Formats: sequence, C-alpha cells, structure tokens
Amino acid sequence: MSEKHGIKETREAIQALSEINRIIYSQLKDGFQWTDAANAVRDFLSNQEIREAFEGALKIKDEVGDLDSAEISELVMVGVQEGIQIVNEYLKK
Ligand SMILES: [Ca+2]
Repeated sequence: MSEKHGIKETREAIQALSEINRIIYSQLKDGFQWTDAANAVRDFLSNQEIREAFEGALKIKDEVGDLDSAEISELVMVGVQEGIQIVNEYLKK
C-alpha cells in the first residue's frame, strides 16, 4: 500500500484561491480599467501564498486521490473559514 499523501497542498490551493479573490476584488473595487489585468498578474506573481500553491499544485491530484473523511472535513472547514473571512473583509470596506 502506498503512503498517505495528506492535504497540505490542497489546503494551500484553497487559501490561494482566497488570495486570488482578494487581488481581483482590490483591482475591480474602483471599477474596471484596462490596467487592472496587468496589475492583478503582477500581484499574483508577487504573492507568496499563490506562488507556493502553484509550486505544490502537481501534488494535489495525489492528495485528493486518497482523502479520508477527516481530511474532507478539514478542507471544508478551511474553505468555510476562508469564505467567512473574505465576506467579513468585504463588509468592512
Ligand atoms: Ca480598477
């Protein structure tokens, strides 16, 4: 039997999606300008969480392939927590 993979990279990918969401929101909150896309790409590339998630992305398939119920619960909680945090941030703005 092969070794269990864990969920580190999958968790980081969920957190990186939140960072991507924040960056897109920060560019679009004052409306769309043509420079927003270039600024968003610059911000993606300079964001450490996003870079680390991309570096680990190839391992996600293995992690998702052997998820157990505890790991699924943990990933759902990470997603819910990230979602709540983003909503709270948007409500403060
Ligand atoms: Ca804008």
